[in-house]
Amino acid sequence: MAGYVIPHTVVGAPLHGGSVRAPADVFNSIFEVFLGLGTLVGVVVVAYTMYHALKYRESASEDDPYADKVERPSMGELPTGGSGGRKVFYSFGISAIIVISLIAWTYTTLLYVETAPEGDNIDAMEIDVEGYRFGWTFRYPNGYESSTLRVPKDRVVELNVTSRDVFHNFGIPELRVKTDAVPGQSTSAWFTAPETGTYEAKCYELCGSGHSVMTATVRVMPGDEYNAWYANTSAPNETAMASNQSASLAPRESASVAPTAPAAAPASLTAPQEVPA
Ligand SMILES: [Cu+2]
Repeated sequence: MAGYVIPHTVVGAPLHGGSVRAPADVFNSIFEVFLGLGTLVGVVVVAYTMYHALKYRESASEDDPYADKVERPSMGELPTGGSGGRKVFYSFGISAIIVISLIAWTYTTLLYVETAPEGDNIDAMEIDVEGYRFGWTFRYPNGYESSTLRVPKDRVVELNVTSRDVFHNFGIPELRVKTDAVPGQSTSAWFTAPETGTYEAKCYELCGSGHSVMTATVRVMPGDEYNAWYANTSAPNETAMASNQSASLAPRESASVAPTAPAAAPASLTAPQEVPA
């Protein structure tokens, strides 16, 4: 799926300052379209039903204006006759057109969320996420580890999520990001945060008695503030790292994950250490 490019005409222009449309916006627009269409169809169907129920209601009085004009069905009677398939078309044809269009549009839109955007102008940062009973560890490209996830605003953040023990599921509801954390496997998810602030990450897979407290703080910081903070971080003690970390979480050798301001890059970033297997 690498290199999937969905034109912006399909998924809409970014709603925020960043050059990449946030997955949260994509999910929100899908929700709004479904809510709008569902409401419209609901109003039309209920109004049509109410109108006819009232218009053709049985009247107790003698002066029923429709007495001679309509033949009301009796309870349990099935409709007879037809009008050249018009009703069938209205009932099934229009529904099918709406449903198939929605499926096609939703599928195309979700492809955009599926794979993190790539390109020369996209300065993505990769963070490894490891779940355990009961908490989360975030590991940055320079090896720094923390139980708080700090990310810069308006930048593509790619998460590689795994678990140390049992099945977990990492999610930040406000940023519309959620993915499985499976021991021995790495799943990926991405997001951009268009607003600075503090959010909460939670576990979405019942994993034991501490599941409900398996949360982590997510701080979205202005880009320059983030770079200044990141420049002061470094990998934990090398020996400790080698002894208690799995090889799958070794810092990635990637120049593309360096912070935007080269001056702020710590020396350790330029030469990531491979953890011995
Ligand atoms: Cu969990």
